[in-house]
Amino acid sequence: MLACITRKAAGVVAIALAACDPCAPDEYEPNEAEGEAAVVGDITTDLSEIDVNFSTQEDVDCFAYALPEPILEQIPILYIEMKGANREDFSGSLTFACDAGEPAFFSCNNEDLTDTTCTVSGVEPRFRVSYDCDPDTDAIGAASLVVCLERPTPNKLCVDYSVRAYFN
Ligand SMILES: [Ca+2]
Ligand SMILES: [Ca+2]
Repeated sequence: MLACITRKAAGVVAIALAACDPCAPDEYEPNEAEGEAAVVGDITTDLSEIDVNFSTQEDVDCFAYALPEPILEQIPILYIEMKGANREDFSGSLTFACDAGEPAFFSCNNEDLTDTTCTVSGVEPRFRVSYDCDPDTDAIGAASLVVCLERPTPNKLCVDYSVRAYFN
């Protein structure tokens, strides 16, 4: 079987063979930076799943989610899971903001953080987030977040992946 020779691997030009053709950009492009993140809707207790791809080796995909006030009696836990990408590593960053004011606390992947950004890397990583934007009542307040994903060491020209987001 012929191997793909890619720009990063060869350092010169891309030689795309049949199995290694670039794929068409996903429907959320362009979304290369936090400021141009694609708006992908709300995170609720219903699973939100989007099917996307890294259409080039350099592709960066940023997605913006709204977090409406959850109707729960305790602090919820929010998951954002990256699946697929043919087992290639992801590199991801998450930036969180309360709609009003600063969070009373923000925790990501079991670390309490004073700033509201968090990073992950690895094969099929996930963010596990909890927060409280409304410390004075039982409510937790509305918020939003942006996730940016890329491949630090891409092997293939393009790969499909999905992003799943939900409150548990
Ligand atoms: Ca993409
Ligand atoms: Ca992109």
